[in-house]
Amino acid sequence: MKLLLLLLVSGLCSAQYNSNFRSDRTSMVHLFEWRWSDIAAECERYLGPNGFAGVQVSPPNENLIITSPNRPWWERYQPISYKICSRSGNEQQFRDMVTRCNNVGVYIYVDAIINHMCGAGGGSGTRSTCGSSYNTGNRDFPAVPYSSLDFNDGKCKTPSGDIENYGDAYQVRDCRLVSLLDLALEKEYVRGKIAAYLNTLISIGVAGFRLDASKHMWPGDINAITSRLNNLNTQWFPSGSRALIFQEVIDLGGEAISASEYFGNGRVTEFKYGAKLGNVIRKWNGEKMSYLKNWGEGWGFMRNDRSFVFVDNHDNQRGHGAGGASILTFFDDRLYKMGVGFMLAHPYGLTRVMSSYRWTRSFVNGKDVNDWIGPPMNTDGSTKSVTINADSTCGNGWVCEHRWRQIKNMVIFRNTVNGQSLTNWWDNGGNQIAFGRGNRGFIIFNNESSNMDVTLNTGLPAGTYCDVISGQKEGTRCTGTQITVSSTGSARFTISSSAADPFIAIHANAKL
Ligand code: 5J7
Ligand code: CA
Repeated sequence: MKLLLLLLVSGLCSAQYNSNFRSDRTSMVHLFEWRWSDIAAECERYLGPNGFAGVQVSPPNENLIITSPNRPWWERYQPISYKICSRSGNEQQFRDMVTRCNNVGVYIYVDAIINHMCGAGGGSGTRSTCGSSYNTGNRDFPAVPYSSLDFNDGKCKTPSGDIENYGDAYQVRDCRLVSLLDLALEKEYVRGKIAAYLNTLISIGVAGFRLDASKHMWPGDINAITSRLNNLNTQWFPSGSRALIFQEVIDLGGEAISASEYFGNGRVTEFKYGAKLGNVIRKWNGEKMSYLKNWGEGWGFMRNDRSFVFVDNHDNQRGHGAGGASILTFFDDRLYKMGVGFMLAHPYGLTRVMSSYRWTRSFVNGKDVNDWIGPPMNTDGSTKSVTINADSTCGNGWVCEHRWRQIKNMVIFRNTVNGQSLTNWWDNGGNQIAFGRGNRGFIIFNNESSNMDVTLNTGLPAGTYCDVISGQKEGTRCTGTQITVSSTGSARFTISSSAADPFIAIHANAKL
């Protein structure tokens, strides 16, 4: 009995780091700004069959409609209520998506905006995605309801009421982030409203939450909310399962707030990961791929079992936020595929793949003045659906990086090598590297301007393997390059510096 209680209690605390992924799957994809009906279809026709573990969805709750500029992506980060009612769809469509995705073992992770409501300058009216009223002047959000008592106006000490100095942790937590009305998260009433919203999502069947702007919330307030969450829906999850929590804390060092303050609540975004990997693959600041030998905690990143990693996210892919120009995105597709390939091959971190829509960049003094542009939309402001072309790429302006063969196949690679440690590291002291994952997979990169011809120990059983970057295994043949592993485990690799994709990956499930 005592042991059972102990197990229960420790289960409650520890499971928030657990992804809840199906045991044979390892990576989620962020389907940024996708509609619920498109995500439901994508789970069934693509994500499930290709071994994706989950989807991070855009915020499902009601938000302010912003028309100047015209429907930017960031309007969804300005909540009006917790009604499930956004440009991605209504509650019925959200429920249908969760059910259909869960049924094919692809779980849903919700972007939760709980630090704030809309901006102080939002005015009053009903220009919200569900038509709920608001009045920012007197802090009135009747559809929750919140009133002036529920915000931090009294607590913040800056003249503007906004965060003015990121070196002051009190300001960062108790003042308004770029004027967004800051919720008083120490109040039982506010905690209750947020927990009720998240528990509604849990009852529908979601498996976890991205906590937006976590740096701007006290870790203890987050804990008071997450400890009120119910266990996951037992229609799909083992009884006693807890929601995965991953907190958005942008910590590149040098600020008052550090990521480790949040470890007690769940995982934390490791923004150093994409910023540094971009430098390495671009060969900026004298970085070389051979320096990746001790990638992970050896680079000063947070502990592996707390970290949530990605090459780019919806924010820093447009030059906002952490990392600046070093961040790799679909715009640099050749380097991007190498970056995502490296991330998915390397054991460090819980991995998220980005899936974007296209926009036209326009740089003025180094800043993209089109960084606000929202998803592909119809003239009435509704979001366009994702169409699928005959060659499996996406139409209507959706990039669908997750459908690029190289990225999709590396998601499968990560599933195949799951649990194996990094082995057989090799590098040339420059920008040619290779490593294995036990006897399950091997990857090799040539990020140099000269050709590569090496014979290396792969750790794999003898046989003929399909490179899953230049092609893949289809039936009994390879559609791309074939690699022969000898009885001693060695194989010869040649990679031209001008190859479309200068890397090769082989694994146990791509053996002829
Ligand atoms: C928070 C941080 O702690 C941080 O380190 C960072 O780099 C960015 C932010 C940040 O988070 C937000 C979360 C939200 O839910 C809503 C938001 O509007 C923001 C947000 O604006 C934000 O910061 C923007 O980007 C930074 C790079 C700038 O330094 C900030 O000034 C801010 O920029 C503001 O963006 C402009 O000043 C303002 O004029 C403009 O209207 C506003 C547009 O909104 C956004 O760009 C939203 C960004 C966003 C970022 C996120 O990380 C996120 O998860 C969600 C939205
Ligand atoms: Ca706050």
